[in-house]
Amino acid sequence: MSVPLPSPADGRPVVMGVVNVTPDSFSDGGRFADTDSAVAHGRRLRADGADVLDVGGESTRPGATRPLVAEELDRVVPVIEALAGDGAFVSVDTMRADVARAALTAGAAMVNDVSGGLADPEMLPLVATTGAAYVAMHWRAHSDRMQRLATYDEPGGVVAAVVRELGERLAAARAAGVPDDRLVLDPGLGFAKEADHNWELLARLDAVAGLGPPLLVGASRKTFLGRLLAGPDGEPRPVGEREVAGHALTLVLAQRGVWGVRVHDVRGTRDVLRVWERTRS
Ligand code: PMM
Repeated sequence: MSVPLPSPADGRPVVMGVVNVTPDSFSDGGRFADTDSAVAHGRRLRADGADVLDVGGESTRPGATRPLVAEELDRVVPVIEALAGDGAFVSVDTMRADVARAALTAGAAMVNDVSGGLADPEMLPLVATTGAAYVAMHWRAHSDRMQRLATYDEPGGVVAAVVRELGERLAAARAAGVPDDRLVLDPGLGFAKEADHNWELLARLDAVAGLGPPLLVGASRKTFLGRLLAGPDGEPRPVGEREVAGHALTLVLAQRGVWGVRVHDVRGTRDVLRVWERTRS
């Protein structure tokens, strides 16, 4: 099996809808923590026009501690079985090869590894041998200590560091035998990055794109959007009120030619992309 990357015929970015089966995700924490509500949520996202459903059982919010492997498996496997059984293109958001293996057996076609292979040395060989598609994200450490590593003192700052470090992950994936036509890179907004780092990366996405593979960007509902929209008291805009800013960013990212966007509000994202497509025809 070798899974080709989804690519919408009309040239718009792939829309990856987030299905977090976690009690503690920052963006939708606990709302879809049981199998039935996560499956129902995934089905709704698919009906709304998601091209990929990204099922995750580990929260990566800053400060989060890791679930046990068994917990992560219990969360994601039944949800993936149901959604892949419907015919959905499912990715599994995991850093663990054991979870990725079970997810692929359950019908997932893609592994979204926020650590880009750093968290588990078994991950890249597994991806290479199974033929799964693979997202490698820029990452420095697990969530309990990643924000302490949000320093980019080298010349060129965060952009140069992400290009270099993500380039190393790309080289590792290739060396393990993952072919380029199954690879996607992600700059990892919010992972060991302060708000200004995220904005710099977004301004210089062309530098990250220069690595070669297509890009996925996950900005939806993240804190840097909340900080941008802070009121006079300086308090970040609450997580549920960042959607319009996220959609504006999706439009910019579509114009920049990214491969995909990872979002919570699939319906609104597809509306934005419909407008974008119509202005191009
Ligand atoms: N962000 C989160 C989780 N998984 N995967 C990729 N590839 N890129 C991201 O930016 C990313 C991710 C954290 O956000 P969530 O809690 O809303 O899922």
